Amino acid sequence: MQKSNNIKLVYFDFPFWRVDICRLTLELAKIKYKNVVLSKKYFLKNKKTKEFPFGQLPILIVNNKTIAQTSAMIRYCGRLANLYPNDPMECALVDQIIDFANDITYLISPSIREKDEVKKKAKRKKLNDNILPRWISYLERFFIINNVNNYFVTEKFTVSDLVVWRILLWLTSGKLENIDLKLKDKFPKLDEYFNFMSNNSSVTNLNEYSKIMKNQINL
Ligand SMILES: N[C@@H](CCC(=O)N[C@@H](CS)C(=O)NCC(=O)O)C(=O)O
Repeated sequence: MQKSNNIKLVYFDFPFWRVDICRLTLELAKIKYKNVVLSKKYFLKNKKTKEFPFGQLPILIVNNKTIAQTSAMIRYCGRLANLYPNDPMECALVDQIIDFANDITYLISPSIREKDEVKKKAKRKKLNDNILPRWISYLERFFIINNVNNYFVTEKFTVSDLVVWRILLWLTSGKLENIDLKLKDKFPKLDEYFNFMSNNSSVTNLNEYSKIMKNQINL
């Protein structure tokens, strides 16, 4: 009998897309894993050690081997869960979505880290009026060109569907202060897709889905 992997997902004590997509993927495939929550204090004290390969979270530990970088982690989970394609072109489509999620996060992050309220507001205005509409329009165009059977890039549900759903939830749930709640309405195809995913019972029945919806935080 094949021995099951010992999997740990390590992150801080709040939900964020980087770790949520891995949790949703593993739960969808009924793959057992342990959630490990680290305090900020512990992380800051140890972030330069080999426990954190790139000095950041999340990390995934599989049988004592550590994987960092969200894109590597979600591909790994997706392969375990059979939610990452085999076909090289389909893989490239999914990968583009994971990279999109990283890009858009790096555009938003400075406004999250900004402590000065006036500067924070100015950064959010630029994001709201300019940057996010442009990047969301890229995403909608990508969807229009590539979607099959309502799924984002292939005819089968893949991790890219979880990534897009989770990113759109983040951008449009009102938790990013000073970002227009109606931003998504300007992109009807994407809005339709978001509603399709938000009503997909294979996702909404998951424990992780309930936790995400319950624990949304302001950033
Ligand atoms: N390239 C990394 C970025 C991860 C990242 O930005 N992690 C943040 C939390 S969401 C972090 O660890 N911040 C603390 C730090 O950099 O010291 C990935 O794709 O996972």
